[in-house]
Amino acid sequence: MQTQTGNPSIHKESREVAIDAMRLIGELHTLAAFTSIEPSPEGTAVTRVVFTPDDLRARAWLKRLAESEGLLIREDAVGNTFFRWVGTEPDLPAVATGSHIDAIPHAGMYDGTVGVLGGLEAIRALKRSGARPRRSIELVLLTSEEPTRFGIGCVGSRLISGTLDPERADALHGAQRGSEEETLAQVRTAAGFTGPLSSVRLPPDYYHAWVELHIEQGPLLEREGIPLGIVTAIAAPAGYRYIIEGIGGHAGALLMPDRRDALCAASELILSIEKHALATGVIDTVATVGTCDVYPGAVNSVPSRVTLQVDIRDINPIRREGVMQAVRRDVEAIGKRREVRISESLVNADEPAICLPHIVEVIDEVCRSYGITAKHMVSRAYHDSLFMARIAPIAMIFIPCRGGVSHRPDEYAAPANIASGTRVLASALGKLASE
Ligand code: HGY
Ligand code: MN
Ligand code: MN
Repeated sequence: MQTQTGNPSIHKESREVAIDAMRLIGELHTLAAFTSIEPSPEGTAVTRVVFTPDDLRARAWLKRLAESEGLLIREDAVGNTFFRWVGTEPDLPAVATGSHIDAIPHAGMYDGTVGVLGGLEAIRALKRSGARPRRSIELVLLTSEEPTRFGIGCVGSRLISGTLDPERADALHGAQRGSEEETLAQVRTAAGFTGPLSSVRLPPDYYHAWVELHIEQGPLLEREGIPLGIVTAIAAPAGYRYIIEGIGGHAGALLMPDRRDALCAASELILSIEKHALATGVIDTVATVGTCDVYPGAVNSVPSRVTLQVDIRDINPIRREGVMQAVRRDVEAIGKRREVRISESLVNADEPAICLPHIVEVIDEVCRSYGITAKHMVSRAYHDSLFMARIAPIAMIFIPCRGGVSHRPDEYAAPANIASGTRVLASALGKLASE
């Protein structure tokens, strides 16, 4: 289609786009400063739990940035925030990008934030290039991607995609020690996000395409010296909570035969999870026990109750379930032998996501046009894209992170990789928005 310049209602595909890397890296550091902990010797440690004052200040700062770009801003009832650059045909399903800015305790400064600020810079770069996209391009800040505060990840994108019941969501209790009384309903309302969570859901044809930019959070790209990954599938996470109840008491007076030590039983359960994850012999099966709450938690008191949270993932949900079946057989044996009660509750068990080959191809084409080598790969970390895949065709762009390190203060992504990932994102969004 011939396009004329000058007439804003006629769309114009972007040519090469240029990223303002200095500005983008500066903004990442500004965002990193919205944190509740002091800078640490290991690097720029960030803790930014959803709906805390740091998170709300970061959101307000981001909104000001987006306002200055003339983007339309909408916030939904759980705080998902949408920044839209309206296209020449605004009624067409938009093209979207986005990620999260919440960070687990003592994390790094790039997880999620590269996708949000990279997405904003991608839109700015397209605007600077003179592009006039047919389809609107929307940046989305998704609420509570990390499970830190409410025990389950991707709350915002689950609600958008209808994979989390709104009532169950509002009733989610605080998962951090001492926060058990609070609920999502209370916390989001106090943060100014009101309205029914049922209004968060978006219809299946709402977006034409969704592309998320994210650090790899693994070692492969750096190890192979490849500057960019194109995700073809996202592993399926599952979360389980185990409560082990025994008989505790005085660490001196309670004789060993009379003890039903909950922590010793929990230790066997933890090793069983590791054993059966390894036993699949497949690199895609991963599992860990990330939290272990010991009650009463006194050095001279035999633990009477332990609460464990299990995180298990696989690209193949059937194989993942096979691991859990084997663990359950061990749970039964441990409970009998140690005369403790072990109960399991499901937190989540999600399906994997497959990226749309056409979007992968668009990103491939952009990489070829920029002479960037790209590697097709699986994402073992979950992302909001796992749930956005329920309502839109998706793909993800990965950039290397040093040593594959993430969720740690020494998480690091090189400015050159951040800029090139953002540039590829911008051009891919521009192409998809002209379809
Ligand atoms: O745990 C994850 O995969 C994500 O980083 N929240
Ligand atoms: Mn994370
Ligand atoms: Mn993330």
